[in-house]
Amino acid sequence: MTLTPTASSAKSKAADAAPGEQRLPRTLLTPEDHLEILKQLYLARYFDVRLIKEKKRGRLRGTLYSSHNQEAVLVGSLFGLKSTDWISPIHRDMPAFFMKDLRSGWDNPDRRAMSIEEVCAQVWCKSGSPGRARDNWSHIGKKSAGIIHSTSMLAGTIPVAAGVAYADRLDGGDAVILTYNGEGSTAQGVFHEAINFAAVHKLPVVTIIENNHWAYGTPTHLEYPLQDFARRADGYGIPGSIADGQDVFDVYDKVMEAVDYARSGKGPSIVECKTFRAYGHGDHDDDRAAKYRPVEEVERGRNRDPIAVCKSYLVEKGYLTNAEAEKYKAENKSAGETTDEDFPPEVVAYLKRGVDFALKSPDPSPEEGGMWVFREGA
Ligand SMILES: Cc1ncc(C[n+]2csc(CCOP(=O)(O)OP(=O)(O)O)c2C)c(N)n1
Ligand SMILES: [Mg+2]
Repeated sequence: MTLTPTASSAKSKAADAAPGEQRLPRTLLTPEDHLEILKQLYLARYFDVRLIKEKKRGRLRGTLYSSHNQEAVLVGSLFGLKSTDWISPIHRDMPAFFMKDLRSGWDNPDRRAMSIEEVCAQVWCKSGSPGRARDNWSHIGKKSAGIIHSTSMLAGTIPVAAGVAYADRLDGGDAVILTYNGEGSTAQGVFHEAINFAAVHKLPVVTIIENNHWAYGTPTHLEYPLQDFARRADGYGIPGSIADGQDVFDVYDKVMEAVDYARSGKGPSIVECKTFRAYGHGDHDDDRAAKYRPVEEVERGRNRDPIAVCKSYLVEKGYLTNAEAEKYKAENKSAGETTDEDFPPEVVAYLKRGVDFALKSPDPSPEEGGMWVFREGA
């Protein structure tokens, strides 16, 4: 597969819509956009499998919260944002930090996101990384990139997102703020307070619920009495939609509808993306998860791989030939089963840049340990 449009597809012209797709946001995407989305799915997956392998070899510290099999939620929701929009990722959204605004060019120096180098330095606990080795995961953010700092307190960033939206509106901006939350975190009091505030003030906040059916070891039927977490929206009089979280184009459609609604001043909404967590809550939970989750459920969940779903759609649309779709086979494999040959070379090269930077960066000096903790001279 060359990740460029097949000869038959017209360059830079919006895709031909099938009858049922007439008014969907995806109909404005070009064939190149469709292939770019597939490439981004590979990038998110490659980041995850590489980190899983590094962790298993004892080269990374801390806990790893895999986004394996949940990549379509990130790629589909980020793809339609403007550079000036904001996001607030959580523990399972690590690729979002460097994939925001990726559509403006992987090597665009003005891209409003964190760089792959910054994120890798963070994961490898290096000096100069945003967290400076206090933590090697998602407790980072960057105001200039439009990324709200992630915290450990589940749902704790939604009030911050509402505040950012409020401030931006007062400044005359048109930014939309996308917040990511696991379905478990929707039971937090702060989730309700923040969404209520956003609804009252009609703030442009889109809350994505990544429903992977487990909150640590708690299944959804013990988290919420209804099946669809999108129904949370009913309590605030705001729209709540449901996306197939394994289908990147369905996520794109539902999130873009919510983003357009928010940007036009109508207010917040919720998009529930139904997906499946491939591994344990974190890597420390992998062995336990294998016991508390029924084998059939895990197989069913893992078998609907977002890369495979995306490829079949692209083949159906005529943007990818069957032979091209067969070339890089990252789908339906565990991290350990994949090799670099399962990914497009440009994806492998992109992450290598980040990893090489991290490995070359020095470890933090012991003096940095007290930085931002104790006041100088106190
Ligand atoms: C307020 C709060 N309570 C509990 C925790 C501990 N905790 C961290 S992640 C997690 C499960 C989250 O589940 P979910 O929101 O569904 O996200 P997922 O991990 O499935 O992506 C829990 C209980 C926490 N970080 N914050
Ligand atoms: Mg969950």
